[in-house]
Amino acid sequence: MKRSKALILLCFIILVSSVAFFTFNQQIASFWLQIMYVNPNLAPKTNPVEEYAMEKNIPATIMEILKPLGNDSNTDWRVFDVLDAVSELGEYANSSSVESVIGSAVEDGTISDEEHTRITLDIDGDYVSTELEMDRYKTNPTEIDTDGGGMDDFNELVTYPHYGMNPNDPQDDAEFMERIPNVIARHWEIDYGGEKLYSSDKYAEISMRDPYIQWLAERAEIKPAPYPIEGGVLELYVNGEEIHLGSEPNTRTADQPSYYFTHGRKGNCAESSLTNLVILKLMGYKVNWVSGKTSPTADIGHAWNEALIDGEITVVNYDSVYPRDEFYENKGWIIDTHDYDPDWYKE
Ligand SMILES: [Ca+2]
Ligand SMILES: [Ca+2]
Ligand SMILES: [Ca+2]
Ligand SMILES: [Ca+2]
Repeated sequence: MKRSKALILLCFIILVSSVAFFTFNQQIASFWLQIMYVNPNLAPKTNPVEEYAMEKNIPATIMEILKPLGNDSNTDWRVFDVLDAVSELGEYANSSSVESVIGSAVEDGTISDEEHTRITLDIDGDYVSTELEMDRYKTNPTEIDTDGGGMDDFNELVTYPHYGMNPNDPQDDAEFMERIPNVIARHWEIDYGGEKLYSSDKYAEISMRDPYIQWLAERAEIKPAPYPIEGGVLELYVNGEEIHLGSEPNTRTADQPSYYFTHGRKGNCAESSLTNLVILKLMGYKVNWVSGKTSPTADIGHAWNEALIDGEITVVNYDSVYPRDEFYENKGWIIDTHDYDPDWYKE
């Protein structure tokens, strides 16, 4: 009898302590819940960027890159635009180039207007808009050369389409290379490819990818001027001929270098200076595009280049190269390029 009483007592003690323990834990839990409820800083936070990324099925790697930009309660609207743009890429959103473009854009913790434009309009930077690549051309919006044949999407679609170029087939790229230099470029306007963006950089980037321009640049030379005129000490040649074969006043707008080369190599200062910019860059020189006037009273503007050639900073005008030292003072030329920095070549 004593043993069974003791057993009953033991069971009773265990029951009472379990109930007490459980109740105590409940109190602790509700105590913490109350604190967290009263103090929102202790409550689990929601990250608006993460939430939106999940809603849009953004690849996890890209969400991780963009997530830190959502920690601020005033999340920048550009971040959501970028998430929309990535989402619209569909299967292409998983490409490593998307990751690297977005990664380098947000490295400084913010998305600038320029980065926003690049990511939302033309993420691969081939100057064919993402919209046109996906809806019309069925090309890869994250690769510059979709078929990998050697000619980029823009030049296949816009500069040489009359050679039967297909940006999704590498065979025609190879056939085009065989034809060089017997090719003719089509003139293109600045908004071809869906990007209304005028800049010398656009002309230069597209032209530097053009296999015909690359062929010419391999055959470019800078030679001493045989008869130096007005201090021009060097001259620019391409494939054995002077790079500029004369002026043609009243040419319409600035043509791209490939058009200039395949249509007589005569033109205005804009075409000539864009061509020099591209050829010298491909030759490995540091070059800057400059605009201004050849006298304070000149009615029309002028465009030329400055280039660092063999350690000397020079002015390149049509096919002549001059030492820059005192060039502007002596000639009375005025530079009006926005943000012109005379030390640009030191960067
Ligand atoms: Ca593109
Ligand atoms: Ca592309
Ligand atoms: Ca191609
Ligand atoms: Ca092709």
